[in-house]
Amino acid sequence: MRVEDSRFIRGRGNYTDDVKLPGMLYMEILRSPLAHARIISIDTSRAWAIPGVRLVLTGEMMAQRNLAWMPTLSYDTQAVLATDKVRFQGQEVCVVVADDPYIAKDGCEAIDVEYEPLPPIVNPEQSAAPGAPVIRDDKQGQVDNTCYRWEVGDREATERAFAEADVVSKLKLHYPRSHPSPIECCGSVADFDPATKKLTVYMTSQAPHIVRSAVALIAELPEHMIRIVSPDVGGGFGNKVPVYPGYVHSILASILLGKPVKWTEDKTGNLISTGFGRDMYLDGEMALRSDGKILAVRMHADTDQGAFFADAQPSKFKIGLMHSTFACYNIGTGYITAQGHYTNKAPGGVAYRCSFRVTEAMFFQERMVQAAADDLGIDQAEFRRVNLLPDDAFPARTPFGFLVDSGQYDKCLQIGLDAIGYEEFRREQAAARAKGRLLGIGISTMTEPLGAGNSREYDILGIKMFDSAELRVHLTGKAILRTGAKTQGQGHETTWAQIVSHELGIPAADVVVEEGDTDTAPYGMGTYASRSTPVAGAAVSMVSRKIRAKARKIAAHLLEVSEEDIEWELGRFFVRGAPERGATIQECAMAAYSNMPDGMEPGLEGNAYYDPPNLTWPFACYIVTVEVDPETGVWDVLRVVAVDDCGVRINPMIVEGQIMGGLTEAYAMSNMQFQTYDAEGNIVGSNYMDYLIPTAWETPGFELHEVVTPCPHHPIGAKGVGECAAVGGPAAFVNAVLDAIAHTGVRNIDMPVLPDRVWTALQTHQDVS
Ligand code: PCD
Repeated sequence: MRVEDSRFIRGRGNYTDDVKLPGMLYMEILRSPLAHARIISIDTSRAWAIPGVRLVLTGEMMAQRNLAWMPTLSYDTQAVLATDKVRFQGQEVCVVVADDPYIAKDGCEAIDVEYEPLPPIVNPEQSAAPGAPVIRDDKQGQVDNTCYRWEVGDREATERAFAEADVVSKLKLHYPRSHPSPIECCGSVADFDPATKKLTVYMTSQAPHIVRSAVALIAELPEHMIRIVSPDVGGGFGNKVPVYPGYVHSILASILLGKPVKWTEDKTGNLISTGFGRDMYLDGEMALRSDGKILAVRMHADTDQGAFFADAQPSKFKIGLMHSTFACYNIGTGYITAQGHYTNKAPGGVAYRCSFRVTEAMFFQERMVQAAADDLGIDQAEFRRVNLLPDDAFPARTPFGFLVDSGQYDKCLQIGLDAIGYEEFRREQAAARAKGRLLGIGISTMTEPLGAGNSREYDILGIKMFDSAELRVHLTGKAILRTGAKTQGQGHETTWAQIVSHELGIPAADVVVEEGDTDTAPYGMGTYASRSTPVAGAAVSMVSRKIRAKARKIAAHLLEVSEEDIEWELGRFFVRGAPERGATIQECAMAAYSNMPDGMEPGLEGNAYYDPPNLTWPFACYIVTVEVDPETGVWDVLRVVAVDDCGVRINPMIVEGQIMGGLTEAYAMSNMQFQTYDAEGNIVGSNYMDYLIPTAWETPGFELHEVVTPCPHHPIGAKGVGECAAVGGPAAFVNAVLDAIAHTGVRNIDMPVLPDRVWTALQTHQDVS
């Protein structure tokens, strides 16, 4: 059991909605029913007249305080409350604060807004069409709906490689929009104390320090008078990285009223207005030699960004780490272009269980690899073997500039093939097909760049992507550790204590871990993109080593020998040549407060800020087998085999839990968890009746295996793992279904691979998008 489970399974967690302060008021948001419309008038008089309503905020009131718009983490702007137009269904239009949440809701219903509807734009094609209405007419110089354009790679070299290719394989697909949908929605309790002028905000955030700095910069409040506290977080999945308008509303309301104001978002609010994931159209091709060698790849991505560019990704690259695509293959050269499009849909493009657009990248990669293998008539596994980077290739520079530093890709693939019984399955498949049964096998091999990032390339609003740890060893040898990361269920309270224990020999049970309070935690960039172990986890090692270095001096003093004569074994220093003469780390801790050497600063505590030299590069091989019902297109998963290499595993049980969680989401992504919009811009998928997240009932069983290739630059050799299965998994499921119907010649069915799509493919022998 994990340390934190003791309180979670007893229902003793402490989430933002559990925070109750004296005199607290409640806030509700009035959202736009239309996707695109000009606001003609807003009449709030009926709302103000309701007893118990304390405040009604409009965009105009925000504008008077220069708060109608706020910067996003991707250098765009986002409306805090709409002033001129609404740009997506669900956009924040007004806010009501009242004595209880029901009065606040009644208040919202009593606001009269007159809209003049404008034509809605719901996909990149409409967005880029000539004459399309300009969604972001608030931005100076914005003449169309282009959000960004971006390119990377070597265009000429790629063209040459394509000219020399024996075969060119093409693939076009859509990665549908989905929502991270943590069980706990967003929310905040803002508490401005008019006497001390201190602002405390309890909120469910993956990155409390970024929020503090953002509030300081946007609201121009002194940073030391802002305290952000993220208590227990009921899941993040990338959804809780951005700064949302609701936080700003509750903060302003508390400042204006001098009382604590609570905002608890409901499920629909969360699903329709906060950071979504994916919604990307990918079109690419691969240049191939007939012996199976990949010569080059070319790819274009059109992303539907929604109304505001609010990605929350910390790279200098407009489309995140999209260009990590094909990083585990030796592809020679490549060229990628991307265009972001504004549409009348909710803003986002957040890293939903993904290191910034890597999910789309790996999905395209593994779908393309299967298509290419089929075009060449080469077995999928063999095609991968020919092109994966060999063990002696590391460190390898990808054509797009990443440095992939370690891995045993062949071994990983082989373990997966052996586990599933690849050859045997192929025989079974052929025998079954002869009887009209459709079996399929799908493979996905992928690497993911985790642990953003080094300060040369990664920052958020200019703040470098380091992380930190602070360790205080008390005189009895017990300790408290704080980091700049913020666990949301991943288990940091367990694993960080294990790292301290591994470095210092203090039992893990003697180390309490605390994260999420900006008044006490050292500055850090938070938890997303599986960066905590690679960055904050490394800082935990480093600070423990600093403590050990000081303890060594104390041990020398206690043992009356010079420091050079001191040896270390886990938890204890001893005199070289006289191992019976020793001092435990606990004895050193006691001495640090009671018997320190002359001239030494008392105490045993320290901190470490860690700027990682590189990302970490875990690798995985996922293999799925399915059976497709030819009559209905329904497909059932037979087996799922996962082989993950995330370097040294701190806690194997937690790692397995992370992989199972990721595989569950991968399965869901492939066939049930998606959001669409109708032609009017109404969102379909605004509640759990229309937006399906998997339960234990539909989730298949998983068979897990491992390879351990330590990360060469991480202090304990660990790589990130939290997202890998969600990133690499979807392609394995889709590849399996397509393999089962390979005889139809169908090359692509877009996700969600619903039975009707499979059935259509079986009937028409055409790709289904
Ligand atoms: N580990 C170990 N070992 C190794 C690695 C790792 O042990 N080698 C572990 C750690 O320590 C932790 C975990 O495992 O505990 C994880 O980790 P990582 O990989 O580092 O990660 P992080 O940073 O911590 O986390 C993050 C992630 C993400 S990113 C996501 S989405 C998701 C995942 O995580 N989310 C979540 N998972 C999870 N789980 C839970 N329960 N919940 C949640 O919410 Mo993003 O970007 O945000 O989208």
